[in-house]
Amino acid sequence: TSVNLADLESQLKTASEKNQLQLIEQIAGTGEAGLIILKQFLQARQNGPVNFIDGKIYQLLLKTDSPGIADFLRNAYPNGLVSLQSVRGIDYSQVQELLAKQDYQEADRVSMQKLCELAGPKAMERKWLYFTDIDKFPLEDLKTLDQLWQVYSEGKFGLSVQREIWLGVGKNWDKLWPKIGWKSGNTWTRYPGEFTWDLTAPRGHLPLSNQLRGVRVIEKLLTHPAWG
Ligand code: UYC
Repeated sequence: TSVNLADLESQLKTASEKNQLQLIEQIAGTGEAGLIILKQFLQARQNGPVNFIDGKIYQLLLKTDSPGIADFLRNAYPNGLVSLQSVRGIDYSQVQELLAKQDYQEADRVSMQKLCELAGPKAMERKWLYFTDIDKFPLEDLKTLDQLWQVYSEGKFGLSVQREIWLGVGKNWDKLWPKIGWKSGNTWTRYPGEFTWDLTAPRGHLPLSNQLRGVRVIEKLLTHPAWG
């Protein structure tokens, strides 16, 4: 009822982020009236920094077929929520579009492609990174990619999330892999079918980096000056 909705709306304003996520889903579940409340809530946050609360609402609003809401999104966020900073003129809009619609598998693939683009023509041709490529990565570009992943994953995914978990296990790779769902016992999780391509995945599960050639690439990514 409308009384309940007003109640949820006022709770949304002061709740912790964790509770906000839950309230947002509840409000969206009430239909058109709820979506308008979420739209206004998002609008009121437009001058603040973008975080995963904005991302959650944006993702829910994107899925609706209300023309008014679709128009609002197109006008207010013509290029998506996250401002796509790149020092090398790399276009991350495809990553943003894929993450906004929760196509995490394709977003993962395109993110790796963009990192190869950032590394230069040789990496683009070979389709994987040398660990030495990563020293030259600009902070802004890695931060943009990390923000995209975080904003559209309730804060679960992204390189800086993986870094935090890795530091939490004392930089021990053998402890990291099972924690982020990349290994179970002695068995590596197989690409692509065995990975979890939605938010039921463990924290830090995405983006992937292939360990076929060793840990040096991910180590460089997780120790990059962008994170500290
Ligand atoms: N794969 O197992 N992976 C590939 C992962 C390993 C292998 C791609 C991640 C272990 C082969 C991505 C894990 C291993 C290919 C990932 C994982 C292995 C491949 C596509 C858990 C064997 C074919 C992009 C750590 C024991 C390609 C790319 C090739 C592909 C990701 C095998 C994203 C996170 C040690 C044979 N795996 N990978 O890099 O290069 O090709 O031959 O990590």
